[in-house]
Amino acid sequence: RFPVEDAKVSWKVPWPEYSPVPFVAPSVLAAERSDTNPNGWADSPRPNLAELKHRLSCEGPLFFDADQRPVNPRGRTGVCGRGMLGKWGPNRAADPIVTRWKPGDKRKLQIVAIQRGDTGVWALPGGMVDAGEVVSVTVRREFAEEVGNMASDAERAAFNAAVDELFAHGEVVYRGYVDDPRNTDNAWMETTAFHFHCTADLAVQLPLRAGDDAHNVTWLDVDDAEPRYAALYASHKDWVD
Ligand code: RP5
Ligand code: MG
Ligand code: MG
Repeated sequence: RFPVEDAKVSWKVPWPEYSPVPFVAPSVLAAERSDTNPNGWADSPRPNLAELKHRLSCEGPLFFDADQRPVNPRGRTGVCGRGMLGKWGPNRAADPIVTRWKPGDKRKLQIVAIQRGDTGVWALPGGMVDAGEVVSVTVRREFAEEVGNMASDAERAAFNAAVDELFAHGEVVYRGYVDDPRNTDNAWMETTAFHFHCTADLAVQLPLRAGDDAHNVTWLDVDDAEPRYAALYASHKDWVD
């Protein structure tokens, strides 16, 4: 990345020398939608204005640079292009915040947290919204993929029954920009974070097993003295707090 100090993040600060590094990950290039790859999850190499007009951002209307690329509403990142993200502009995700009172200590909350396979950092078990999917479906699908990697049909049935009950009552606690390390000047993460509270009885029936892009899963203390919680991925700690 081109180094950007805090005082120069805002686009309102003139900075003629600013020269972000262009980058598109090979995994994104390989997934670009085209006539030969109609089901690709990534946008075409050139931003398509007709398509982008319908891409809603929680941050307000999209603005475009001279190359018709959407501009990151929160400012400069030091990288231009899509980087590791598939879509120009907002890339939508959903995040489940599943809480319970810590067994034996009713004054302490815990959350279901996973260790990300890409960076090794602990995070909420969230993920990207698939094409045509509503976020309330994404949040459950990602939870099941990342922490419900069950070893047997019986275990899977127990997990699904517990999740049916758990996800029946949820509340949106955050909707907007994510301070994700993959963000660029032209592509960024936005999410909807849902809160689901798990009773002690239900927690006993909810088996947790990491899967997909999660390497580990645990009930993690919501406590700044817990290093994995203090260093939670991107802006995840802000929403839990
Ligand atoms: C974060 O990246 C979101 O808050 C969500 O947790 C996650 C989605 O990306 P993947 O986990 O699919 O990489 O910005
Ligand atoms: Mg996932
Ligand atoms: Mg994920």
